[in-house]
Amino acid sequence: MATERTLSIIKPDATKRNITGKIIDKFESAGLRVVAQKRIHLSDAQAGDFYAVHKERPFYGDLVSFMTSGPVVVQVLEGEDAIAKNREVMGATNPSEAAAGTIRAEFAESIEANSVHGSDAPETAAEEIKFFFSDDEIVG
Ligand code: RTP
Ligand code: MG
Repeated sequence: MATERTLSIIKPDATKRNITGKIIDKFESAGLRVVAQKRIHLSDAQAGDFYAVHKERPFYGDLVSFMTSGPVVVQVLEGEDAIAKNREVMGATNPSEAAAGTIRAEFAESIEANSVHGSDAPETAAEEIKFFFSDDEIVG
């Protein structure tokens, strides 16, 4: 297995409840390392672009409103098999289907307000990291 990087977003429902540390603890406990991080408030255009893949889905408008409803913490996570490992630690999109101990099982409020985003493949990870970070902002 290779060392990989993946993009994580701690979503507005989690920043609102001041539980970013509890979420980061889950990443670190799984062997993932935070190698870049910033707290930002996404604009409509940024959130719309970031989730453009879902443009035709019925939940797209609500998703963009939710993602701009408060600050987010965007991060690059690094580690062995980081993309799959992060998805595992996050749990299923719908918290009612998320395995016990996962971030979404413990912290998500709903299928939309589900506390975290994580890249789903090497190509999307590379694109999503570039979307938020320049090379010199990532310190491995
Ligand atoms: P993400 O992209 O945020 O990591 O989540 P994911 O891969 O597990 O789920 P995805 O299908 O890519 O959906 C992106 C985000 O859209 C919201 N969503 N709402 N109302 C709904 O039925 C619904 N379905 C998805 C969630 O915030 C989901 O994480
Ligand atoms: Mg997704």
